[in-house]
Amino acid sequence: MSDDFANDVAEGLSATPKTLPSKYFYDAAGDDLFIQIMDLPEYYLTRAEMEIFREQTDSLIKALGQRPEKPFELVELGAGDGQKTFHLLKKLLSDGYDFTYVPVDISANVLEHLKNFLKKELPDLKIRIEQGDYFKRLKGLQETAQPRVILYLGSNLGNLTDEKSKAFMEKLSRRLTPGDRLVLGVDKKKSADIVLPAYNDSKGVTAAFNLNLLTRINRDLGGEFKLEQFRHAPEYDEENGIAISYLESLVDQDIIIGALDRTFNFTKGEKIKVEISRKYDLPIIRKIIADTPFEIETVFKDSQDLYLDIVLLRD
Ligand code: AVI
Repeated sequence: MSDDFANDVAEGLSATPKTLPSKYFYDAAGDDLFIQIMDLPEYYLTRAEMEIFREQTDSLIKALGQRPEKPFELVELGAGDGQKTFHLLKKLLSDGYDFTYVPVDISANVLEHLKNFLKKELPDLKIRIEQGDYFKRLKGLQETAQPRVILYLGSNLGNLTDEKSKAFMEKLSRRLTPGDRLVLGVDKKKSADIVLPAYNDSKGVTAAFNLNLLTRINRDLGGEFKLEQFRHAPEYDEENGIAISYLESLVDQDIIIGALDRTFNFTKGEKIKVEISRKYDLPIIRKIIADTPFEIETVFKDSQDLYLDIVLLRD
């Protein structure tokens, strides 16, 4: 990880314009800040998806197309704290479905917590945790004779460019068998007055989350970023539905990163692109899956029409 991190930072900060990958937000401090973000009044995404999973559990289960007596695997990519999935798992168990829950996450810590929580709350649940970066290896999707339902929730797809999303969906589809399904949770394209506050909350938690990336570079790579000389600067392209978070340099400055043996120059106002958060509608999703064997089967939305959970069938 550390070598990858060093290479990605060197490459990103040498590029014009400068970029850093958002996947490095999630160290222990970043995980904590993201949990706080999901509770923020401005960050509607988690609540909207939670509502779908809580209020439409029966319809969702029906859309998964499984039979109670036939074993299947329920694989969750980037499972996190599993709060949304909990409603689904509980109902599947009480409806007598025979399934194994396979949460996949990059954080061993997160997976241990999740496993302990589920063992306590749902002692009958069959669970197999898989630690790894699912973007790289799609770990957890080993050969299996059982049908599979993949959960890819939280608008995690939105942190990829459309080009990378296409490649990811193609790769994912190759790991699946015809008849398998994917539940894809995505944030809906909407106006800036709702989206921008979600990425620029009044308490500054999202700013701290983004700036934590510089703290991580300082700690892990001997960086000398002074956090007070950068600010979190999110933007939203309403027409295309793309939110972008930048870290903007407040002064002209040279930053040494010891482990890279390099110095990076920043001019006042120069921005590092740190995250994209794509917002979707069905035509955008159709474009992303156009060259894959996925087809849209069922679409769930929350009561405020903010968010979509889309069930895709792998043909
Ligand atoms: C994880 N991901 C879908 C979040 C998002 O909305 O793009 C990460 C996040 N960044 C700032 N707030 C939340």
